[in-house]
Amino acid sequence: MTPETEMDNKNSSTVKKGGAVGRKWMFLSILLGAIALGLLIALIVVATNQGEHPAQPAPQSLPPWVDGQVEDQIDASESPNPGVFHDLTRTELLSLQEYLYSDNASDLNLVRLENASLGASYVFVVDLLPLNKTEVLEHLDDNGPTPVRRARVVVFRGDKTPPVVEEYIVQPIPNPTRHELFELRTRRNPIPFAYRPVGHAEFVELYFALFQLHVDVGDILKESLDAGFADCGAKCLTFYPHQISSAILGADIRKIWFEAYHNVPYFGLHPTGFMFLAQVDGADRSKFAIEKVIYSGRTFGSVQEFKTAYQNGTVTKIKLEFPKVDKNLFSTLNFRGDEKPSKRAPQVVEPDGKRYTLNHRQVKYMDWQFDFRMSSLTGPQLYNIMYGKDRIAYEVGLQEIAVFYSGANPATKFSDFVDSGVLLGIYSKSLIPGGDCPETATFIPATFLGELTEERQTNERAFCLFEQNTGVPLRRHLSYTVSEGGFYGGAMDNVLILRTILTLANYDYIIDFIFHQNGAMEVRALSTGYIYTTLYNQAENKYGFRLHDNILASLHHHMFHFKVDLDVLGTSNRYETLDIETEDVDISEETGNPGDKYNQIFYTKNLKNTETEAAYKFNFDTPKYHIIHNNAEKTRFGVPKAYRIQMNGMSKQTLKENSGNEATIPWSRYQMAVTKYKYDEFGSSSPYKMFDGRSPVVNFQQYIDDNDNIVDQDLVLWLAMGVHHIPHTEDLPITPTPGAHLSFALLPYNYFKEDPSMTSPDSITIVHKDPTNPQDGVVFRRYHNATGRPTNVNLPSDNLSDYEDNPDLVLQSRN
Ligand SMILES: *[C@@H]1O[C@H](CO)[C@@H](O)[C@H](O)[C@H]1NC(C)=O
Ligand SMILES: *[C@@H]1O[C@H](CO)[C@@H](O)[C@H](O)[C@H]1NC(C)=O
Ligand SMILES: *[C@@H]1O[C@H](CO)[C@@H](O)[C@H](O)[C@H]1NC(C)=O
Ligand SMILES: *[C@@H]1O[C@H](CO)[C@@H](O)[C@H](O)[C@H]1NC(C)=O
Ligand SMILES: *[C@@H]1O[C@H](CO)[C@@H](O)[C@H](O)[C@H]1NC(C)=O
Ligand SMILES: *[C@@H]1O[C@H](CO)[C@@H](O)[C@H](O)[C@H]1NC(C)=O
Ligand SMILES: [Cu+2]
Repeated sequence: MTPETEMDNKNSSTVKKGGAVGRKWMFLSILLGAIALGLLIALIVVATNQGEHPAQPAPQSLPPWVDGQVEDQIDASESPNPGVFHDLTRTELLSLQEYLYSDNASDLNLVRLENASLGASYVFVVDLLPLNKTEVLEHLDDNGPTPVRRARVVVFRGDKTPPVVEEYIVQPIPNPTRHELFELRTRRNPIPFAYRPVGHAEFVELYFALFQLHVDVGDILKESLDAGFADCGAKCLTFYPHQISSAILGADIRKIWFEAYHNVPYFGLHPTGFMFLAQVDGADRSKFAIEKVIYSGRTFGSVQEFKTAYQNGTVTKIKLEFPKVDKNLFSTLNFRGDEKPSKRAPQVVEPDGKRYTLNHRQVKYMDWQFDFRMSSLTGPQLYNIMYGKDRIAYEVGLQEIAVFYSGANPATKFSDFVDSGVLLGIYSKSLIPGGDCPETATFIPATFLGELTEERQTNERAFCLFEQNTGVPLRRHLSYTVSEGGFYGGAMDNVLILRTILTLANYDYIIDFIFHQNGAMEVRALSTGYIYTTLYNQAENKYGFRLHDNILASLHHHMFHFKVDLDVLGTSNRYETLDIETEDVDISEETGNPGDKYNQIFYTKNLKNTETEAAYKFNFDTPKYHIIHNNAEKTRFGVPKAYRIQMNGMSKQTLKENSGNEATIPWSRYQMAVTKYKYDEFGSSSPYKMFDGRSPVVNFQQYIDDNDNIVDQDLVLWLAMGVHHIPHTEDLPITPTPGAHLSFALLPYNYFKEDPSMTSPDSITIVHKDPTNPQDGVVFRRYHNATGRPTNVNLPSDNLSDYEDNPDLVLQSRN
């Protein structure tokens, strides 16, 4: 959806309210459209909906591929009796609100969300609070009582002096009776107001505060940029916000650079070079101010100074034309070329229906089982990942997505987006069958409550779940010749994938959790979407290429952080590396020449004793395996049954430690860190990271620096992945994913006595009917019980005549 269409929606819905109001909202929508980040969506809800809006699709509008046959095994609804890992349901959120606005919570002084304003106390966002793991495991494994679920409520206290952010625990869910400050050793609370995530109420007030800009320089912008913010018709400007960290400002104050773009699809590729720095500190908008203006590459100390310089002719005037919006505009996603008759692409077919089940938020697939949820703050989270009877991981989830830019101008230079600062999960919207997920996928909703979603909001297609034939063998061997035995055995790598895509402003991040039939699990992150660009200017050449008439795209570093609370055969685990070293061995006996040496590799075991020893920075010179195991659980040969972590998305954080914003993402220093499980180290990031660099509310480095012993402890792995991106013309109009698949895998390692996929129904074996008479032909066996043959599929099922006529096609038939 483009900012423009959203604006149209909004205008049509607000016109009724009268001209002045309509105009006000239009300006605001432009501002917010730019602020993008989904705030606009929230605003539309404010403008059009009062109170609750029902879940969108009724049962009859369920996707057709969820047919009656599988309905009983695919239930994507919220559970009426949510288990310990289940997100807060719509009903629970309603009772939570009733409590929060009741007299029993009067000390919070909350106004309802529709009346949220900078100077008020209001609920910014609600999330499920992580439960006590000990109690959850007792509940799951030993019939212990069901732990009480609790809500984490982030409240903006604009009503306090000084204003602050407070986080509360509200419990018990579903019928709360009490609330208390969420106080943890590892997290500051209350939190400085300047560190709070950007919100919708803030931008409403910004509109009023900044309207003077339109009054002062509206005519100049019209003349120079052929556009404006207000009364602009089809030629409007929109703004991209660049939050400036306190680490850069050297003080806990709140400033945002706003960069103006022509508001066409997609605005991010139409910068104008006009920017201003707004001081938006505190809860009193009358103190907001514009401190700097950049125009034509020059910086001015005030709007007035810019205006005078423009008028007295001492500044080089830019003359931009508003882009012509038509089918050929380079920044649109309109289909290019001629539509011509074409065959359809291959598709996923489930010839016998689904092979997985979904029971609310619990999935079963082959030997796998797991629960999952969508945290409004940190996005997709998986829990209690079981393979057969064994728990492999207690928790695997996204922690943070960050992208750090560089540039000559201050807006780009200081653009270090740490995206949970705009919240992650709430932007899991509208997965498209056939585009984002196979048509066969099951779509699963997620519900949120907060200021940005305004009331309770359900994203109907937050997740998709599907099984897919990867087209790659999971394993195979062909012993073609009779003398080698004459047999074939193999299986396709058919996998179950739980996917979500988070659209964070211009970028779209695809997050996949992949379950293989050999006991391996993978997590994959991909980035696509629009690149961020700035007006071409020679000073920027060092930071990127000129990609189109007016634009240059700056280089940047995408980074992802994941938590993996692995529990290998219990919670008493060790982290060991198998270090690959080289040795010179004496081979004089073999060669007969005294002193002859032969160089080869061998491994040594290296037990990691403490958290600092376990903080891993990749080194090409010291190849190693990373193994997690329970020292009491060994194979009959005395080898620890382990899981191995394979990292395929590592990237080097090259910034100086603790300089500028690097301080807020210390997790990016390590490709993997292993820490002792502690409740109060439940997450590596916080929603305050866009601003808190000077004094991070959560400092992941401390999780390591307390240097706990990690031998025979409950261990948590923290995995960072990333990719540097120097944009190029093929990133226009949007960045493609090939070559940027970042992933890590959890692989069984001496855990099973053999590859568990040997029992997979997807196996194929071929042997001679009679090994002593190979010319008699072959037996081709599959291990599912389904009959019937899909058309146009190149496989023999009940008809083996090809192989009967020509067994040499698979196995040698003559000695
Ligand atoms: C408020 O507290 C009173 C007394 O504890 C209780 O009876 C009432 O149900 C509570 N109201 C809400 C909305 O929780
Ligand atoms: C919002 O504020 C207006 C004006 O003060 C008031 O009339 C209205 O009842 C408030 N809405 C809610 C839901 O509290
Ligand atoms: C978790 O629960 C266990 C058992 O009830 C208790 O001993 C422990 O203190 C709890 N931990 C936290 C962080 O509350
Ligand atoms: C033009 O305006 C600028 C900025 O206000 C000022 O510094 C400069 O002296 C002015 N020059 C002339 C010639 O008026
Ligand atoms: C295959 O076997 C399963 C389990 O016995 C059964 O439920 C299913 O109906 C069978 N399918 C066919 C196509 O025979
Ligand atoms: C098997 O395939 C052969 C050749 O394609 C065909 O002539 C024959 O009728 C088929 N038999 C059956 C049972 O489908
Ligand atoms: Cu990029």
